[in-house]
Amino acid sequence: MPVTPAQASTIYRQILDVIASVEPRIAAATAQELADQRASLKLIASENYASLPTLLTMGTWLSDKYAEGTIGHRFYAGCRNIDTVEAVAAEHAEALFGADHAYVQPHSGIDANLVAYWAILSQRVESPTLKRLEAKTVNDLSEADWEALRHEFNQQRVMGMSLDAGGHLTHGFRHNISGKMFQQKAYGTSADSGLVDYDALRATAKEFRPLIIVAGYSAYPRRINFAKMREIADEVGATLFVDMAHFAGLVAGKVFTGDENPVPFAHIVASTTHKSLRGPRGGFVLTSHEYADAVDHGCPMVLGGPLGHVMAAKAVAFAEARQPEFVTYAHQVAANAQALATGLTSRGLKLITGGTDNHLALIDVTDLGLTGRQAESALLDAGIVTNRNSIPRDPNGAWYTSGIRIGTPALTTRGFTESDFDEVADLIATVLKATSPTGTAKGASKAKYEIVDGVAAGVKARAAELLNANPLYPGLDLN
Ligand code: DSN
Repeated sequence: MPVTPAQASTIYRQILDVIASVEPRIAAATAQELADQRASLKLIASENYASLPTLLTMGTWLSDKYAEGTIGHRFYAGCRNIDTVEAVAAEHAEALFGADHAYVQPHSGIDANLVAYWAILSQRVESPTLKRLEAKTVNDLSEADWEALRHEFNQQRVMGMSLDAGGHLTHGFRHNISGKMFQQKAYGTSADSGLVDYDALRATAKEFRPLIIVAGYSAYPRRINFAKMREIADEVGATLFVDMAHFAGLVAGKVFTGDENPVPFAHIVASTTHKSLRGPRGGFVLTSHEYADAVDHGCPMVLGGPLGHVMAAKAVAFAEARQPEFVTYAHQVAANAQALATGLTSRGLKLITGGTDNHLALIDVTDLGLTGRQAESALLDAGIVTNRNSIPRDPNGAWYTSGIRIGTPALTTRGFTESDFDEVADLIATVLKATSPTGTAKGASKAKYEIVDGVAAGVKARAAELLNANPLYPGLDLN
């Protein structure tokens, strides 16, 4: 173990003392967050617990250095250590995913996606205006030239999975910049199976002729065949961009192999580092050599200066993910998701697509007479942290929703196995079956609910047994 419990306790007590000497409320909130995370069943599919070495790596003076540019080519003097940090992080990412090139500067998944979009636009857009103006420099462009350029770049088309089928805001949703930058057409899932319908997707792509096809999801409980996606992209001349933020850990841990591994099939892959991959908060982009140079212009084209301390923590997390233990972890994440899904369906709950074969599941709570908002709140009352989520063709819209998204990466890090997840399924089913909407004079509210007396407390007590048996950061004692 790289940090012993005794070392961790000493280090963090001292850190909290230092923080408290300047602003005690921040020290208190930091300590309380650990207590809260320890005391709740964290089932948010996009969250995890980073290792202590990863967390400790973020708290250093690497944060204090500006380093716009790329390795060996910075806009500031004195960047040799940031160069080392970025090179080591990229080297680990390339080896971990078998990619030609890794760009580890993005601060988040959204930033990584924007870098990918920019790289594709800059490589692929045929701009008659730019051609016509070839001889001129940027400073020579008239307002009319700029307007023509804006028009040409904005006419580009993107196809991504619709939000209610499980896609992400950044895949062209109208309330995200991606939906303003591009003309967008979403692909959904089959009304019968709930699965991506590749034939329908192909037909839409042939008609719409997108520049970019985005594959990836935040709330789709199944695997994607990236070989098929690439075939479709090639047929219509589109660039295949895969957002693997949610399932990067399953790729790194070799759960998704062959046609389910996006790296050999996508032109560009973007990801976060902190979800199933279990690193610090951040993003990265993987590319073939073809897009490497364009992606390296992410800063300053799209991003602010790289965060040296976070890139360092990414390097540590990537190094951890290259260990055989991570392969075991990733397979356990998937096995636990299966156990959770089976546990829920065997207790009468309805899951979108009937189950899962990745790290997440989506409970449809409409048959229980609840909205996602009511179900989310009731579960939280019982110490179970989830998030409400739209389901395909959701009758309650994106705010109240009709679904609950759950995932296994975080609790698997704590050591939960299949039998623990069967018990978690029982706790969820117990709470949801004991919850009902409370009526108002004008009808049932979409937010208010009541739980049969004693159920939340009983579930909390049973959850505490599971949590105590699988401690978070075992032996780390702040007192
Ligand atoms: N917020 C992430 C999630 O929960 O899936 C996506 O950005």
